[in-house]
This record gives sequence, C-alpha cells and structure tokens, in this order.
Amino acid sequence: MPIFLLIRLHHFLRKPKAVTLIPVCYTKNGQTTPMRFLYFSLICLLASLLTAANEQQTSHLFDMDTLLTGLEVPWDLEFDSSGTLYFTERIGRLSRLDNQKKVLASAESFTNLRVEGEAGLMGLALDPQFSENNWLYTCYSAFADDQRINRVSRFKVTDDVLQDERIILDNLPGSGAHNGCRLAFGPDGYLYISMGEAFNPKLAQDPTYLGGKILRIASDGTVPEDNPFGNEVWSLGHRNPQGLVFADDGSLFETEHGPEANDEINLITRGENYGWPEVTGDAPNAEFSQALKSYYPDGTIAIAGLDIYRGTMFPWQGNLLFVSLKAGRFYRLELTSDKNFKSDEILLDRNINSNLGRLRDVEVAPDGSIYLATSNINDRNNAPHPDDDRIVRLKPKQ
Ligand SMILES: [Ca+2]
Ligand SMILES: [Ca+2]
Repeated sequence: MPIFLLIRLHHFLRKPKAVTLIPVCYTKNGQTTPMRFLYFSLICLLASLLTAANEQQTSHLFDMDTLLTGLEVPWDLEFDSSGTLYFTERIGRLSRLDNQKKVLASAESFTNLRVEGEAGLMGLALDPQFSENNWLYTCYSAFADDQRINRVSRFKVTDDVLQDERIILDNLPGSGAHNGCRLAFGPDGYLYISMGEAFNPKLAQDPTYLGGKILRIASDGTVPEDNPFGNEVWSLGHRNPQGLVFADDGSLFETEHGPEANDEINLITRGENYGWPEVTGDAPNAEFSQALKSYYPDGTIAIAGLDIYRGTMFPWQGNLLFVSLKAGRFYRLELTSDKNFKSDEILLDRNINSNLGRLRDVEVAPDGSIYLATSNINDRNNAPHPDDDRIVRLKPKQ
C-alpha cells in the first residue's frame, strides 16, 4: 500500500506557507509484517526526506513553464506593450522573445563592454514611446582609458538589430561589483537609474559623487531643472541598489543589498538620504530615511529584481514582488494604503519549494503571468543546474 508523508516545513521558514505532500514507497507485494512495516517505513521516511532535499518540490501556488535555458545570468526582463519580452544577459547579449528567441546584440555592440565579477550588461528599459520610436536604454559596465566605469546608452532596434548607440550618461563610478544599474522610466517621463557605490561607501553620502545614488535624467541625458542637487542625483546613501520600480501613483520603490545584514526595500523620495554607510535597515534615525522593510537583522538574502503586480491572474494587485539571489527566494509584499509595510509572504525558496536556485529578476507580463530569471552561472555556493540559466513563467496552479 502507498505510504504518504505530510511534511510540514515550519522549521525552515520564518513565515511558513509551504506544505508538501510527498508520495513515497510501495511494498513489492503490497503486504508487510509489523516489523518489516516499521523497518520499511523508516527507510521510506529517510528516502522521502532526501527526495525533498535533493529534488525540491514545486510550489502549490504555481504552474511553471521553462521558456529558455542555457542562458548566462539573464539580468533584466522587460516587456513591450504587446507582451514581447526583451532581456539582457550580463555577458553582453540582448535578446527578444516572442514566438522564438532572437539575439539583437552581442558584446561587440556595446562600447568597451566590461564583463567581470558582477559587472557587464545589466539594466534595460524600453522608451515610453517604444512602439513608435523603437528606442531602448541599457546600463552597462565599460572600460574608459583603463578606468572601470558604468554608463547608460540609448539604442534603436532596427531590423532585429540593436543600432545607433548614443551614450546619454557616461563615466559613472564602476567596480567589479556594487554597480547598481537598474533602470526605470517614471510617470514624469524621466529615466531613473540605480547606481552602486563601487566600493566607495563614504562617497554614497556625497551628493556630488554619482555612485551610491538614485539618478534622474531626461532620455537625452540632460539634467531636469527640478533635481534636488543641481546634478543627476535624485536620492543618496545607497549601497548596491538592484531593483527599481514605479507604482501607478508615481511612488518609486527600490531594493538594495545590505552588507552583512539588512537588505532594504525603500520608498524613494526626492533629495532624501537613505543612510549608507552610516545606518542600514529600518532602525529609526532622525538623520536618515529608514527602510520601508529590511531583511534580516541576522543576515542578508541579497534582494535583487523588483516589480509591482498588475493584472488579474493572481489576487495581488499593487503588491511588491521581489527576488533574492542568496536565498533563492521570491516574495510578495503587501503595502498599507499609505505605503507602509503591511505583510509579506515567501512564495518560493530554493531550500523548500523551488529548484531555480538564485533569482535575479522578476517581471510581470502584460497578461498578468510572472516571469523569473535565474542567476546560477558563477554561483559561488552551488554548482549550476545543467540547464542554467533559465527564464520561467509562472501561472496560477490549475
Ligand atoms: Ca525588469
Ligand atoms: Ca538605508
């Protein structure tokens, strides 16, 4: 007879949600003696625990389709209004996926592209008028006279090729890591850019230094007149911001990696100082804006991509969705009406109900399904999956 073990995973989770039903063993002839039954049950219990640890069960929330495999650190997923996906890979590929994948640009398309460590081709944004002008924007790492920099460039997609590079913001601080580089257009039509402090933590507090900041520019690179410091800086005191998204009401949310503790989710306000390196997390401090939410006081999970749920496929309208590298987690976070933390939920976790490993980006498609990008190539902790890296699509479990 089949033996079913209901494994409750409370002890793995801070906010336990996952319950996994694991069918395990059958006896050969369907009959057992009491002693054999006990012995057999113990073996089955061990086998099922190993199965749970090694194969990891998929979530009870999602049906998952793997859309692409064999990628190398897909970094930023973005959709046009018709639902066609554009995405970067950090090694310097920019591709489009509708019915099939088409590579629009490779490393040579980017001026002196610098691929090393956690640097390379990263942020991607489509122009608000993309359907008319075919302009898209990338943030990438480069060498300029042997200096490590980051830059933002505009390109045009013409005949399935990325062309006409125009550098709109150059010589941003760069390093092997802490490069930031997420892009988002605001409802004001300006382009917002997250910049890491390039391992110059003190300079994150200096409004004349463009690292450790959220920047705001016009799409031709000029500085808007109402920026708070007379340059590109919109907010300061950031460490390595890897997620940036606007809500429908114009609120700007950001994620950033903490040092040893306290990754942050921040609500970004013009001219505000978010504390790095003086303070981290959500401890009250009159001098600095505290995080909307931080994870965790006893260790980081390396939060990266961030989006806001829009659609009807899941009942999560207006929730923040974000993913983490180190913990391989996918979260949703519900806000109060005045934009404070209300609750959160871990939807996927690499140690519990996900075989995706590290997660780099999350993007909600126009149809309300949710896309995730993995980031296991060069994973320092675990060997990559044979199919890494991947882009998957999540729909509600049928
Ligand atoms: Ca994205
Ligand atoms: Ca902070």
